Amino acid sequence: IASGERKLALWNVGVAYAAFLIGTLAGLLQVFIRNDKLQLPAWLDYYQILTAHGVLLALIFTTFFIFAFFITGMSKSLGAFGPKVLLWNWIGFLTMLAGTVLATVMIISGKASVLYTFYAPMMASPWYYIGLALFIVGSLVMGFALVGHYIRWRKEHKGELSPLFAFMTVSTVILWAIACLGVVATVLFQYIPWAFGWVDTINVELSRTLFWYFGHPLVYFWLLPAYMAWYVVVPKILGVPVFSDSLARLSFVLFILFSIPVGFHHQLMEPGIENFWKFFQVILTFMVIIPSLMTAFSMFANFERAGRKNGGKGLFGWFTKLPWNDLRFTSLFIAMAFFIPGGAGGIINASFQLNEIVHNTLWVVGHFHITVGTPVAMTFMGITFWMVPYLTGRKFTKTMEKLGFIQIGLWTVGMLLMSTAQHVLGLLGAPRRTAYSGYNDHPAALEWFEGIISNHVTMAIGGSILFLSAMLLLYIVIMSAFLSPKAEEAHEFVEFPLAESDKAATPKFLENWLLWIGIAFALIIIAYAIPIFQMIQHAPPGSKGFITW
Ligand code: HAS
Repeated sequence: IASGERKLALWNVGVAYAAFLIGTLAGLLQVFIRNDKLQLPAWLDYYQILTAHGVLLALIFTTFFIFAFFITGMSKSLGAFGPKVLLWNWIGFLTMLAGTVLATVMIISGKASVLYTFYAPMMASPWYYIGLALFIVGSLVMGFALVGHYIRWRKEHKGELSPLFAFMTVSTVILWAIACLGVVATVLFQYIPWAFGWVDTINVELSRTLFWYFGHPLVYFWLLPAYMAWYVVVPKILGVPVFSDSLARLSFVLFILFSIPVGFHHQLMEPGIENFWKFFQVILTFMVIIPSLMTAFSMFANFERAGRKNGGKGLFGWFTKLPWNDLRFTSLFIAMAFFIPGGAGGIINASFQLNEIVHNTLWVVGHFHITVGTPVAMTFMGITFWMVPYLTGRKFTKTMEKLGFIQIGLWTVGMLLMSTAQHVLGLLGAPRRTAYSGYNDHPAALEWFEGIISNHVTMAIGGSILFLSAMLLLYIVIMSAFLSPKAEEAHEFVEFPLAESDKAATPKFLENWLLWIGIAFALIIIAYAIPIFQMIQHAPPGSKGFITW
């Protein structure tokens, strides 16, 4: 990898893990506050910490890490970046960084305790929204710079399908760009004018709708890079080619089509949206489950082919022949295994009536810790183990590998304890987004905390193990980045595991972006045009147009 991309990717990794450090520390504080074992000083409150935790881990850590992965993989699969692509990437990175610093300062100074969903009518300092806007704009600049690199490749390879990694990167950037339209609209036209006091009021329902238009595809912006590793890295480690190039591409295309017109499944309990439109988006949500089931299918196919190749016999004998002692594989396998209950929980959430039981309870917190918090985060850890040494040219020593196993083991145990407790507490009715409360000594409420699993202590033990794991991971990152010995012999260099993908039978139309973007917008218009029109039309009197009501 050329030195320009190397530096750029490493800076992205660095910022990602700095955010990871503060974010996990905030997580640790939180489980103890809910457990009533920690009193915060007057200048710090629960919502400040919860905002820092959500924003720094779910938005900042993920996005910078994703770009580090994209940059490394695009350079590996399409060749070195030209000077313009590099320059625009740096511009995007610095804009994102400026936004991150601004938003973080606002959160830490207590001027933006509005959580990562920043629902109106809670109001933060306008500078927080400006920070978020800079962050989004920076990410789009980086994304488009990578698309620029891809376009140059396609011009030089007329009529050819692009390598799978590049195809998937471009799909994810397209999804991200369409999704960001919602959050950019609400931040620029609603929140910033309102927070500066230029207008007096805000259309709350519209702002939540524009947020979730963005918020759901946001989760696929986190998930798809993890899927990229599952599709292209896992087969390489297993020693088999990609199971099906066209299946992999089709699943990414389906994400572009169905990720966005589904935001109402986060608003099923809100008044102000007709049931018909909620139900319509519930159906589309069930469509977006299909590419994940396709992914699960091809992962099992990879495992079985590899296991049989290694001599596995009988119906399940191949399972024992997988490379369990390879940290890169095992971390990704555990990540996938967590996504089975994670995905099942998502299907429950999306099932309209069932949403009444789980909405705004700790169940939802449990759900996102076994989706973004493990399948995605542990895949990123699995990528870190080889990507950082690949970028720095340092060795990944046997000791680091052993520590890596301990680290993912701790994460697994910690997350099992914490997320199971969260799911159960949620089903019993414990609300989310609240600090510990004695619930006025209400006996029914206090019973929630008595079970072995449905216990805030279990949650706190899980949270502490997770924090330990996070610190171990940071140690491994620092070793791989600065301290481990430089690789000298050819076999000491860590490789980028990128599997062969046979494109011979892949239909060319899968790479017809205009077609997919066109259908995506048609679905968005069908799912959103009328309900948004109604939100504007039914706004209270005194309406002043699109911006404020
Ligand atoms: Fe979700 C709320 C529905 C997936 C993240 N979700 C959230 C929130 C977050 C989040 C952060 O319908 C909270 C937002 C907030 O703050 O309010 N979610 C879904 C559905 C899916 C789904 C239908 N969510 C995700 C992913 C996330 C994520 C992915 C992050 C990355 N979610 C909801 C709903 C809500 C919600 C409602 C709102 C709840 C409320 O009321 O507030 C689907 O995409 C899931 C499909 C996935 C599958 C699983 C496929 C399995 C695979 C693994 C194969 C394993 C192998 C290993 C091969 C069908 C691919 C084998 C191993 C062995 C051991 C055998």
